Amino acid sequence: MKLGFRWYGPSDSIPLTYIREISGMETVVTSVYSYKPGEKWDLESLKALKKEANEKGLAMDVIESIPVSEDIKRGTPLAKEHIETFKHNLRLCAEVGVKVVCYNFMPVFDWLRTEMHHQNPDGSNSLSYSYDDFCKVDPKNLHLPGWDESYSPEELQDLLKIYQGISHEQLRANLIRFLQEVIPVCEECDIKLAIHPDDPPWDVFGLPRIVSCEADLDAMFEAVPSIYNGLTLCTGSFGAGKHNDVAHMAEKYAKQGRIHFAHLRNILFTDDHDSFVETGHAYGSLDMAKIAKALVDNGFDGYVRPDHGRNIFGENGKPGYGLYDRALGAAYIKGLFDMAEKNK
Ligand code: DNO
Repeated sequence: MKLGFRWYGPSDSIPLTYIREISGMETVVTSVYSYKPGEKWDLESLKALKKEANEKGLAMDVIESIPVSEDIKRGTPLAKEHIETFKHNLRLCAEVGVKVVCYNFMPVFDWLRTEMHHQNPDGSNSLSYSYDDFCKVDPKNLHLPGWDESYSPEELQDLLKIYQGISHEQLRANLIRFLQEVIPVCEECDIKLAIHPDDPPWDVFGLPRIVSCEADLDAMFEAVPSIYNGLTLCTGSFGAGKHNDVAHMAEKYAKQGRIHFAHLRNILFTDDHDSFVETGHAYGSLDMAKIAKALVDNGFDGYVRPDHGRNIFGENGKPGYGLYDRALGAAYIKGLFDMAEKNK
């Protein structure tokens, strides 16, 4: 396993020197954030990111994400052009030696929570999802924590309306069309593509979601069998769905060589309706030791990053992406993997 840490580029409040000091840290996980989905990146931006990471002793092996435009997901007339742009961006990544590219195919929202600073009994705060609060959200007057800056209310209403006409089958067909186009480029430039699951793994506001469970993954891998067509095993995303057994999924897809990247974090269910809070990595409803062991025992050799942490030690970090709890998480994860390797 190779350990990585998400870095939001030069504007990240966490300096690379701190990331480098986390024991066992090898690579940043980053992206070019200055372009909109569907826009062509430039080589210079990628080179600059890589140079900065390398100067601090870190690799830049993983890009999270190259965003997929809504046009590609919806299959509009612009999809063809945007797929070409995605290929262009993949080739640029290859030029700077990137090994894995993460992306997702979620319509409109690529994660959803009802609270950004949920107060935990231990004094920390973290992201959370409450079924009761979600039921109170009015889809006609949508305000969501963390998303109000990304879309105007009109844009959101338009997008929701457009997706009403798109079925799961259609969305899946668009994903497969996309993969049939881009996977040959991945093969050619030796970049593993790793889809991020739906977070949380069910439909929201009538928007179809198609990467929520094993059946979704099986259909996707069957349609495009190349091993370059792979998965980001996000434990917290899959794990928020009680229909998913994450340790089993880790075993199954590691065995198939499909897991190129893993996001490790824990959640704690807080009621019978799928409500959850994000906990520290070492505690919660998911058995992290079992998941790490399943990955190691089944030949997983990809990249891992500690996913969302809480705000602890008085830090007021970007929700999910503060330094301290993710650094503790990295140490815990490294411990689990080292132990699993020794006991293999
Ligand atoms: C949230 C992240 C997601 C993820 C994208 C990958 O914290 O896990 O935003 O980066 O879904 O495309």
